[in-house]
Amino acid sequence: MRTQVAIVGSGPAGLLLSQILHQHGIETVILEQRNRAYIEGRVRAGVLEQGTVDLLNEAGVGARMAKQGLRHEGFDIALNGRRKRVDLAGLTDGKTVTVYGQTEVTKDLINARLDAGGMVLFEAEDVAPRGFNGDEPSLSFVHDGRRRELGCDFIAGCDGFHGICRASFPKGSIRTFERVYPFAWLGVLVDAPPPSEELIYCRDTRGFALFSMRSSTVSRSYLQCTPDEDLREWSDDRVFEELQRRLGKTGTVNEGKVLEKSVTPMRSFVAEPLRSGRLFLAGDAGHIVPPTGAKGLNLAASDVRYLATALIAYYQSGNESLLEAYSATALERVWKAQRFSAWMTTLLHNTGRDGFEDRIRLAELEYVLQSEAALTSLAESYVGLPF
Ligand code: RFL
Ligand code: PHB
Repeated sequence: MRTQVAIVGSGPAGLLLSQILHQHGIETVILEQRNRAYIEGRVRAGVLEQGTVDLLNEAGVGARMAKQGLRHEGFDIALNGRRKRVDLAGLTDGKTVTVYGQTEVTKDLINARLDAGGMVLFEAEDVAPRGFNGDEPSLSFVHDGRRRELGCDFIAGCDGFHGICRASFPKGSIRTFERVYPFAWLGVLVDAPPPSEELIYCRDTRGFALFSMRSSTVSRSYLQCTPDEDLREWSDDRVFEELQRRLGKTGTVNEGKVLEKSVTPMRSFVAEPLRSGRLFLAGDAGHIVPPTGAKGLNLAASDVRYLATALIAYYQSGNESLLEAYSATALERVWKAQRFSAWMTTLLHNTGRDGFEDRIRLAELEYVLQSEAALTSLAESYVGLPF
């Protein structure tokens, strides 16, 4: 088997790259270790920057998002029972974000790829990138019980944080930067309307909480918890009670059937460079942000924009300069989003220690909520920095 660009991973990064390259006549094959139902059911991100929405539209997968996505012009920050609106549109010359679940983005992309005859091999096991530091890169893998080989010009490692591509870089050729936070998020998807039409990020003495949604009738909420939190200790009743406590008197948490419940650890991570020979990393394979800034999926999309542009230029003119520049170009935007995500995370969470650092963070949040200049800076990063 042979293709032009072999892609590992059918998350948003791999699927979107495949779709954009297809539009430009470049052939791809995606190898994915999980099955299709698992990929489409994985509840994760919900907030898309305008740049991500634009890219999905250009890729021809925006029709359902245009109908079902919710355009948000602002969100609230609540601090111990007081709520302040961050007027995203007003602070950024009309920029907004769109609430549309990652599950839906993924379904739209998978449908588009398969409808166009694209090759997505689910349940590909034991994928191993080979020869990418020479002229004959390939992926070795097992499918339907048979070992196979996929030859290619380039490999795109879109296989997430635990993937095989970053782990395959030659020893010593990669540097990593990391911060692990002493807390995690317990997330619930609930068949009941959210407390407000816009998102509410809450900092409370009991810990952070976030009230988001997937539609006007399905809410998605998160509670700060410990990284080793035991889900069995969180009955649905206890989750609703705790969400209400952290929201306080400023709103009402609606109870309903709990459709999903999970714990997400929080980490900031960057690998440099995002390239080894003919292997390129994009999305979570190269970097992770804590979800507080809603940047993970958006960074995956921005990496793909840069990588697709570079590959298209190469196939149209043989010019490798954009491929050479890919890692540095993508990382510049990644680091700015890292800064914002780490800042939002420390600003809004409690360490529970009530020491000097906590008091400074609290003072900083009070300041941000009272300062137009600080809110403008927050809004600018939240809606997405320019390309
Ligand atoms: P993915 O989605 O992890 O996809 C990687 C795919 O690669 C496959 N894979 C392999 N396939 C073959 N062989 C192997 N050896 C393989 N190893 C892995 C995996 O099965 C998988 O299908 O990475 P990608 O495409 O880079 O996309 C990144 C996003 O998924 C991620 O950044 C976001 O979900 C982060 N995130 C958020 N991002 C936002 O922009 N806005 C948000 O509001 C937001 N909220 C969130 C989030 C992530 C969360 N969790 C659960 C981590 C909220 C949460 C709770
Ligand atoms: C979500 O809706 O899942 C969501 C929204 C905002 C975030 C993180 C997650 O910052």
